[in-house]
Amino acid sequence: MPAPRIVVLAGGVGGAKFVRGLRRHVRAAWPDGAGGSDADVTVVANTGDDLWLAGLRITPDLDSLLYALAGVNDTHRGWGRAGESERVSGELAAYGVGWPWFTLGDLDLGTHIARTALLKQGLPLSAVVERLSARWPLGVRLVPATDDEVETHVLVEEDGVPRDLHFEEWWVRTRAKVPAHAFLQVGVETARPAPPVLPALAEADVVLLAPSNPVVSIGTILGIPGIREALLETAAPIVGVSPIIGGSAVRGMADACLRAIGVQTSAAAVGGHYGARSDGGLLDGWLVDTSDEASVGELASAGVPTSAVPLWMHDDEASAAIAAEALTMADRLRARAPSR
Ligand code: FO1
Repeated sequence: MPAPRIVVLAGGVGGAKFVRGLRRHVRAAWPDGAGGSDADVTVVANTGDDLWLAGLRITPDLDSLLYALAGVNDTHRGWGRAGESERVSGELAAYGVGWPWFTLGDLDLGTHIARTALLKQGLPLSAVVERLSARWPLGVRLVPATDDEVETHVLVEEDGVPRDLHFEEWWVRTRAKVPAHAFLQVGVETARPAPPVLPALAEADVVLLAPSNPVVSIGTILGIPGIREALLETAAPIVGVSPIIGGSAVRGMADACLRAIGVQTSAAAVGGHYGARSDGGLLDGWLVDTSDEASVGELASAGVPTSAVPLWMHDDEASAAIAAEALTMADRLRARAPSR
């Protein structure tokens, strides 16, 4: 197969690991002779975690992807920069500016200051991401799902009082321990996909759903008007990778999110939640972990062709093997249904 045009929908931490693996795989499978790849990879990133804090625009999932692909991420914490310091955040806390429980490291602040300066010059977020990414040879194109501000808020009840928290407050201050009654995408009605998104989906040879949070990462990307429709229309096979392994949320508190929308924390339930493309859903194929082999039959009979492969992304090589499996499944599906 000639070098494919691949679009990946991704959130932060799990998405970043997966995309690093995909990049490693395409560099090996379609090398360009200069250490890169002839494959064209576009990553459509979730922007629902984004917020204004201390006068700066923070974009957590885009930053997780940027830093991980640049190789400058803090692999221990899973977010932020390696070799970080926190002198400025100590000053902000002393002035009572920002959130004391939401640490903005010094290097990280460099990114937020640069982004905010470019936004204030009038650049749309997708152009800002292009400018910030140009500093490193990422090997993929990072694109926000939308240039519009659409923030995920969480409806909770704290001390018996209904409250509407920004996702980051729910996720970091409460560690998602306060039950979420619902997730809102504030401003989503008037949001549009970022300019590169729809053309990339229309021209894709393969679309992949990264093993990211199906509610507040993949779900929020799908919530941007026009994106779900473009997925249903694209000729490309759509293959998803389960973020749930053996009934437990691999990273973060995906189960707290799934519970809020009434979906069980299982690879089969999430596959069913995304739905079979043949039945108006998104998936032409679904990858589950070998520990979830038992669900393959159930999913197949629900119209979702499923393969069980090792899904723990404990290093780039493991992630690359998962990406390879997803692309192989896409090839098989394309061979079976030439229209896709
Ligand atoms: N996560 C934490 O658990 N604690 C923090 O103090 C924190 C600060 C932070 C600052 C900037 C940023 O881009 C991300 C940050 N995160 C922090 C991670 C963030 O909650 C996650 O990256 C995503 O929003 C969820 O996947």
